[in-house]
Amino acid sequence: MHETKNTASTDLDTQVSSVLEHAKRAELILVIGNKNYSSWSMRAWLVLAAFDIPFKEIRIILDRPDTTSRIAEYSRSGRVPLLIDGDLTVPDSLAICG
Ligand SMILES: N[C@@H](CCC(=O)N[C@@H](CS)C(=O)NCC(=O)O)C(=O)O
Repeated sequence: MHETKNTASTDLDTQVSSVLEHAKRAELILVIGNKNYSSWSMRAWLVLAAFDIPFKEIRIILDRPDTTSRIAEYSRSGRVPLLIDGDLTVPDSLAICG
């Protein structure tokens, strides 16, 4: 009987491990709206929490007079969530999860 090695999955495991290791060492900041209004914010928050990735959370309450100006302090797109990793910013929930 032949034994086949699934190299594609091994490579993927290695890449995922390496991304997770980086994320756990990085001092990540996640800027989000309130989770009950913003499922996009919740999505990013859940992924970081589920993978035990440490991060500082900055929560901006949505639908307040100062919401737009508070978001603009961090986000050029004017949207949350936004992940900050040093000089890198990731301004979209799916991109953060990826
Ligand atoms: N496609 C974006 C959508 C982000 C988005 O539209 N976020 C809303 C909150 S759910 C927002 O920032 N709104 C700005 C505001 O309420 O002033 C993502 O998935 O991150």
